[in-house]
Amino acid sequence: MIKKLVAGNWKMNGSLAANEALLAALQPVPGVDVALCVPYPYLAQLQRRPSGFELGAQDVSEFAAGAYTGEVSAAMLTDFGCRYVIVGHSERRALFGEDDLTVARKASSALSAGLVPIVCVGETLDEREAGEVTAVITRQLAAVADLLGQEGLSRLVLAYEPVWAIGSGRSATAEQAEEAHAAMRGWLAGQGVDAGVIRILYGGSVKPDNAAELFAMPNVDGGLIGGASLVADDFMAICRAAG
Ligand code: G2H
Repeated sequence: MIKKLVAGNWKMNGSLAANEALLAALQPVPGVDVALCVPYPYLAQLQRRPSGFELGAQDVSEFAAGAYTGEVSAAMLTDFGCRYVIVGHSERRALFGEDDLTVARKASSALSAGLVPIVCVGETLDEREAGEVTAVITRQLAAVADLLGQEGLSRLVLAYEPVWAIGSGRSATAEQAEEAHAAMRGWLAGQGVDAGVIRILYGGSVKPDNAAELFAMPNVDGGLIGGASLVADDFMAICRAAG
């Protein structure tokens, strides 16, 4: 069985003071990997964080270095000790125009620098109601696989994040999550990679009261946690549910 990973996605939240208070309330949780994906300016502050918490970012440039004003490279993230970077979050896709190829290039850039990309996929409500869940997530995965190949694909963490469940308070049911995760695992196996060792996280309104049920599903290998990662007690409860 895969060791679970719980990654907090702070999104564009936090302040030096608020982060300090949050970090002071976090404690390591045995048996589960935990990461904090924080806004770029706080990577320096997070150099001092409780033991047992890995560091991550929420985006990365597809370019390695050079005249790309406003971009942050994968090597810069490794400079700050990042292990993970979220790539292709639906907010990046929907609000900042990232298409499947851009997401794939960002994942490639992250892998080249030794980071583990957490590649997000997921359908909108319209797509779900049209019966297109598997078609959408496999299209998003295929773009990444085409660029990275089998070897790259096997080094990713994936996150299934149904767009309609994000920040909405309306999580997918454990059965809906399991169905999508199983489809993803099956698709990975079809690519010839060792699908059984690739972590597939669920993200979208994970809270202390639904985490255990989601994490009990055989193909749910942890969570990508937004709003609840900003509340120490809630985040700790979610991490414990994965342990
Ligand atoms: C989904 C998730 C974290 P939330 O975006 O990536 O956010 O838990 O607030 O729905």
